[in-house]
Amino acid sequence: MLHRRHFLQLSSLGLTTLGFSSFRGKAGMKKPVVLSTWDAGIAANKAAWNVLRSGGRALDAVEQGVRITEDSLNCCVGLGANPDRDGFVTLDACIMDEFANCGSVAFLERIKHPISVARRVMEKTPHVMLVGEGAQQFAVSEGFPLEKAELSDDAKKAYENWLKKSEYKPVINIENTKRQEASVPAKLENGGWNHDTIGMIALDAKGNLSGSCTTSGMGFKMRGRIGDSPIIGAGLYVDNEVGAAVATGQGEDIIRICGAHTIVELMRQGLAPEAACKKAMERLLKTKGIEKAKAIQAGFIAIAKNGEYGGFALQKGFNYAVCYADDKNFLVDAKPLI
Ligand code: SD4
Repeated sequence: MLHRRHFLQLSSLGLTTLGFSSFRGKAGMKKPVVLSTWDAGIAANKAAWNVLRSGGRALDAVEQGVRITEDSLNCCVGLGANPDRDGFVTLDACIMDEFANCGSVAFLERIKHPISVARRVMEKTPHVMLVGEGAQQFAVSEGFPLEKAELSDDAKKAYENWLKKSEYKPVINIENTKRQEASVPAKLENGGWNHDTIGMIALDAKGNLSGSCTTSGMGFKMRGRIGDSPIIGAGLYVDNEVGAAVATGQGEDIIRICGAHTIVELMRQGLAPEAACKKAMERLLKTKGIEKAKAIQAGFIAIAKNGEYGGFALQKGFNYAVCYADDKNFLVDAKPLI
């Protein structure tokens, strides 16, 4: 709510109609605004923006946004993604709203939209997290169709390639530096996608925050492995008084520092989103050690309650998509720590 004095100051400047267009502030301070990880975020942001531009709720925006990525068989996220080392695609997702409600699913198979199942867990059960067979059973009981257990053509090729060595040495999110088309995620030489997650955070016109995260996890992971993405506090965290943050990259290392929650707590202490992401990344680097850290990637993005946003990467190559107007949906290269 605007304080009276502030309102009068704004009135004298003719700035009281905040409405649904972006409000003016210092660079990188917008409302409504939506951010999402990696290049695929451009297409996802478009769908989220359709919700935000008409005054919709951030929660609906972050669900609708990442469903686009989950839908795309030609992408790193969802059923078209790379399988685990036994050849099965297993999906993780979580969602969190402005009231600190949250829902999560992990190790979910044959369901196209884990993010929407996570939302149902949040809204229809007394729990936060369902995994594996139980999560699938719940999804089916909620009317989600059970899809065929088959790999997409790209994933089949990548898996066959991987089987030649069957080396369990995940190379995650080390980007080829060549910039790809905005809406198409970068592809590895072996045919696999080099990142497998989309995280999205949004601030709506009413000033409420929400976030979502959905992933197939690391390609060729051990069966049953779960990363940071469905873990509230690690992959995603929202505090409507402070801000929201979402993570991507090597999940094990993000879990170790409770990545997203750490960023939000740093913003609570007064750090701007980029500075908070950087500080959390410094903790990750310290925990991992520089030599081991060179072999992995991690990326954080955050929005503060006032609409300021930012991100930070462990290494060069992490980008995120920002959208705050019909004609403002663009990629930002995050600064790297190493
Ligand atoms: C995981 N954080 O499962 C995910 C992977 C990821 O782009 O972000 N890939 O560890």
